[in-house]
Amino acid sequence: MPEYNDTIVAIATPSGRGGIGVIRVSGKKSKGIYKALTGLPPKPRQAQFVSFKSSSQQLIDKGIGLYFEGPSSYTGEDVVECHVHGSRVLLDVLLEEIVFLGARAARPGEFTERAFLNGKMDLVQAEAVADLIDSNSKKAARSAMQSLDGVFSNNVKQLRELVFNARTLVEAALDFPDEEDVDINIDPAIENVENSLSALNKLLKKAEAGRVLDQNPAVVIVGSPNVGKSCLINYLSGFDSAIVSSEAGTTRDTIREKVLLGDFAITLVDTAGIRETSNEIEKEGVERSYKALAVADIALYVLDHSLKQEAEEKILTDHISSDTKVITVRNKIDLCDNGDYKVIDDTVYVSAKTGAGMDDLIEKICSVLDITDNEEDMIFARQRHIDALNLVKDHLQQALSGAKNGVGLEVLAESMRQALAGFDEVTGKTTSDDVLGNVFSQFCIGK
Ligand SMILES: Nc1nc2c(ncn2[C@@H]2O[C@H](COP(=O)(O)OP(=O)(O)O)[C@@H](O)[C@H]2O)c(=O)[nH]1
Ligand SMILES: [Mg+2]
Repeated sequence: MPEYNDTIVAIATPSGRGGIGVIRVSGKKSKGIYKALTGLPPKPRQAQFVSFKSSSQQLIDKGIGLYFEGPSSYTGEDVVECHVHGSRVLLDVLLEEIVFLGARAARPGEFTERAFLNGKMDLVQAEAVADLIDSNSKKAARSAMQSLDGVFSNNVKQLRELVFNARTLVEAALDFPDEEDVDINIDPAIENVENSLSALNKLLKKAEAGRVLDQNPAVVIVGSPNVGKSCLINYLSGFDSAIVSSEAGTTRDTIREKVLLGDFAITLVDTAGIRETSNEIEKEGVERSYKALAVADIALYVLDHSLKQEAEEKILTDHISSDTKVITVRNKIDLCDNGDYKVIDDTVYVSAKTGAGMDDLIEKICSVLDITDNEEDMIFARQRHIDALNLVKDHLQQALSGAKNGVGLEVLAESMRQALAGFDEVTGKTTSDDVLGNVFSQFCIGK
């Protein structure tokens, strides 16, 4: 277990006013700091109502003191928590006092980094802590919680186990090449690798599906002026964020709103209506529409159905990237004769005024984004995990084709060794300092 000589401290609750504020301390001096602040010896895992006093015996606040003796703590070290009133000034005073008593201010993510380095959690779980804190929808939070609970890590570990067994079979064959009575049949190893590959493909699919959870995909509303784009963002976001007017060219800035579709979050973007204009400000607005469109995950191309408006080929071909999925939204159906307005391929009929067809639109967006209701089909994965697992896949495929083509056992063993290293990179067993630094620097302070 690594040892740290310094004791760290941070305010763990968000800045601003609150019912309570929590300061967390971790390291060897925690116990002494608790005693100096409260005048009492700490009792492990017992809440004590105490007076927190400065070294000049001035009362800072009364509150709850908690002590977790290492290794049974979040970080694995001795940890103290001071729960006081949620005033920033008060918390700063207490923090200064704790620094005076020998702790130093923690870096972002340093508590979790220590938890990771002390073996309390693996890297996937540490990342899940940050993802849980940052999660912006219930779905993302539940998924991050699953990863924190070890679901993703266990999947990776089980896969690693399979590959490890395959490697052992190959290594065993390598160790006894000349002994006649040892069977060097590597078919079982090949079978293991095949099984690993199919399990890995399943895991990668879940991880790919889960990427939308931390991205808030950009759904950009575009179209000519006056088709009802601003009405649409207001309807979907549930409040009047964009000005709606019968005057064409009202919207000039792109307006972004986080919108929850069920338990899932997207970023919905309203843009200026696209048309030729000599007005400089509107021109800039149209430019911004194109920019937003260029990076959209989904474009909602809004047309005025009451005017029988048709899509402009030029917008679709010149300004929408081939990666962007386009949903045609034919709006203002309330002004049209009754018809059978059903989703036809990628066209949805709606009224941003009455709300007709909005459920179809939401359903369509979810299906285009491939958001499944079945949470078991998603893993809150980061790009880092997906890249590493893809590398594992490459090595396994190499091993498989090598084995089938009769390459030497050494080559086979090497491919498998590299595949194993890929798994270890995901869980953090052998991750470089750069990657670790990058992971933990993204945390907030106090976690
Ligand atoms: N009847 C009807 N009017 C709508 C609908 N959507 C928008 N409008 C009206 O169309 C005009 C332009 O709407 P707006 O949202 O500002 O269009 P934008 O220029 O595309 O942003 C406004 O007068 C809206 O009230 C709709 O579904 N039905
Ligand atoms: Mg508008």
